[in-house]
Amino acid sequence: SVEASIPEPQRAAWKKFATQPFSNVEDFERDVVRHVETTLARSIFNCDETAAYAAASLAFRDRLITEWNRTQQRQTIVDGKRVYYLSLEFLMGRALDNAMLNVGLKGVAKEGLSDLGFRIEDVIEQEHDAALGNGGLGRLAACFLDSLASLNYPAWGYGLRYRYGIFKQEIIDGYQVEVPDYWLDFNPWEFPRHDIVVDIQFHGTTKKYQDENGKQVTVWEGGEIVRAVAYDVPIPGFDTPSTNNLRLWSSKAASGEFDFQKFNSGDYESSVADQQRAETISAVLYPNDNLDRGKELRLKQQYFWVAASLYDIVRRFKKTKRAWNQFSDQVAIQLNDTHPTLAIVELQRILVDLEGLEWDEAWAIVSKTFGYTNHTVLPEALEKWSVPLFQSLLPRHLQIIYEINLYFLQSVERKFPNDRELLARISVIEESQPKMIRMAYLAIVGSHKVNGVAELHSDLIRSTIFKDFVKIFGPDKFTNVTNGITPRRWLHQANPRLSELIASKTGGLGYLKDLTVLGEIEKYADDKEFKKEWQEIKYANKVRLAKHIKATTGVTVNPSALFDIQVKRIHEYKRQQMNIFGVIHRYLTIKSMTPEERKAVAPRVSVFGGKAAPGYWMAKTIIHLINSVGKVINSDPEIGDLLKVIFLEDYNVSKAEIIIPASDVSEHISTAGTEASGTSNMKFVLNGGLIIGTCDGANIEITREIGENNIFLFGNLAEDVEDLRHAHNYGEHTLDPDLARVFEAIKDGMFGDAGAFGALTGAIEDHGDYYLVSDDFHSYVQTQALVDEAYRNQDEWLTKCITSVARMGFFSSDRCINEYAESIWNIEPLDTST
Ligand code: T68
Repeated sequence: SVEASIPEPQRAAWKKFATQPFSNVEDFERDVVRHVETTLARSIFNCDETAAYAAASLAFRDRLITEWNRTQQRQTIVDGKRVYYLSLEFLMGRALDNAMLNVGLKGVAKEGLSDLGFRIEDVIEQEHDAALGNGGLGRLAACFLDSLASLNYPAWGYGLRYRYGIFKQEIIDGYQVEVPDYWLDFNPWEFPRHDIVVDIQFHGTTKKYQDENGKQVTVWEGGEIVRAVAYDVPIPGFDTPSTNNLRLWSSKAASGEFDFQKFNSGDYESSVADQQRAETISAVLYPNDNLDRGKELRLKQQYFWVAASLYDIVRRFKKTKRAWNQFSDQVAIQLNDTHPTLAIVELQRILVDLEGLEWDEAWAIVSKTFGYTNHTVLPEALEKWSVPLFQSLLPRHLQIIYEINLYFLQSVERKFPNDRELLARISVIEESQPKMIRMAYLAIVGSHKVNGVAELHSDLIRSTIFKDFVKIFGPDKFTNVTNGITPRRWLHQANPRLSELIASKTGGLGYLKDLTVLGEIEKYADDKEFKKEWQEIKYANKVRLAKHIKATTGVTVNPSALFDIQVKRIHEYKRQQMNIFGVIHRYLTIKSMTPEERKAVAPRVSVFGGKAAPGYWMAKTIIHLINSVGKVINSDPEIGDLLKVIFLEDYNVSKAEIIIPASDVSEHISTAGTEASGTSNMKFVLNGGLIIGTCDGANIEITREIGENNIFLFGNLAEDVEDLRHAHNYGEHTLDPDLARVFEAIKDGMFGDAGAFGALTGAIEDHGDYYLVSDDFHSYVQTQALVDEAYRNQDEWLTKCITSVARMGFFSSDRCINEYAESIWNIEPLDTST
């Protein structure tokens, strides 16, 4: 047991004074007041909401850390296999609300805060989002941490502690402006571990020599050292004592504050500069999603994080005094995209260069340890690093990569003799100028499983970008694990009233631990009373969003109108441009109607939100167009409530929690075959919104689960994309006539200076329409008309919504994590009863 780890003579004293976390209102209040007075050194007589947030968080943190300690002890005692989730992004959002709900003490906190003079909602809102991610990939990692802890898996997350998370977006005159997100001013959710440091080497040279036994050894020496310091973030599970660890590394100069030699020799400025250079590594999150830019500092981040994490993992393994060949029985490492692929090379280096294993013995261990998750097929997003850059930054790793590749190519050559083209296609080294390292290929070669994130996506990687590797390794190495989302945050926390209604019909909150229990509400899909409550909740959520819209944009929207929402990173493949063209089409249609005809129009609010990568000019132009269109339509007196266009600034996790529960329809309209999965599609449906979408990513599985009568699918299929693109490139496509009308309006200057949008229309009219907007436009507009029609019949609409929610059980990240655990990691949950 956990207790037995304390030596008998001291056990009594430790037990007597062990921290007793609060579990009632009085103890909570005592902890809050104590933190205000001592930890925060504030007078209780001028405690504002910020201080109340800080103190409440510290009170919950104390609770979490007690359970965190126990969880870690339990893991050590059980001494079984652990899983390590390596991700450059963890898009956690706010922690306090989540902690309160997961430990089941939000009610206690609400009452306690109220006694102390605060509304819990106001206190929760003081927290700055932890925004260490771009979009879906980072948020997926956060959902996974929640599920891993909730299911009692012995799991760690490893990431980087960026000083600046994803930038804050401001909209000024319709344009996106980026503002730095300095979020660490006060962060009660992290514990600096100044005793857990790892020195990381860069540059330098390699030397080969023979040791006393005549064995060839390679040493890597010289260069630059940067120190990694661990910061731990406790991750509470829902309704379980399990509290896992997210370890984030922060960089600093290895020689302490600054180089004293330089300082003493009078070179003070350069000693400070060294310090700053070291800190730069973990300074900023790269703000690109689905794009690889090949920047040196990014590669430095990757190695810094991977090397520190592996040092930590290997150290923990060595403490168990096991033989190396048991490593993969104790350790599973999951690579979240190719960003941590260097971990494969680093583990091989540790085993061969530092631990003295034979190459083959080491490689057998390495390739049993890793699993690789692919999140994209977009060519511009597949990571490649230039060989000269690698040679300078990580000379020893480059040698190891060449050696891995050599053995790999030799094995393929044996299996498929005389196929030089095959070898060129699959080589980890692309023979370009300069040569490039293909990180996805390296990840495949060094992992025992490769997975895509939705069925269509997994099929596509097997049949297109990784086709040759399926032939080489066989089909079993490639698998699918369809993404999921945590219902704790995305239903219970974001939509408390809906959660309560569901709980009242399914026997409590148990459905949050087994989401298939949602099936039980399907019997109310035609229940008058239930539907009425459902409708009231949706309306209240829309009122809440309408207030947010009013407060942030000044525009008044009618909560009775159909709320049509597209919130996600702005990207041409996600086709926000098609959505806004559709809005313009709707506007032109209404304008051409008689007042009498307008009476039959279904009022709509089109809501957009999302960030564009700062260097992605086309995406920024889309934002500009949306705002320009909104400005015209929202102030057109002929239109009134019939149509409003809103761009919500700075879309992030905490805003998603307000936006998603308020949708009637949301848009997931990527060109077929481009969106690997999508996860907000799942969140919207789980909150009782319907979706309009293409046959892409997880939309397909959502349709399978909820039924095709409950989703608005449109557009061309992935299998047709190639031919359609071909038609564009060979002048065999004519622009859709409705779209042509929209383009004319833009070019006539209806939405301001037409020149500003020339690139957007040009990409479609003149440059091949790579994302097939013109091909899908007609079908899109028609399907939007079906949405209007369906919405008119509120009774049937509600039945669709309730039925859909009832059938969403599959999309819990718990199901997803259980699949990883069983088919990739081979780990079991821990028994928490001891
Ligand atoms: C997303 N990818 C997929 N990438 O686009 C989405 N890329 O379909 C999927 O649901 C989600 O991953 C989870 O699987 C991303 O979000 C990035 O953010 C990213 C970041 C850095 C570099 C490349």
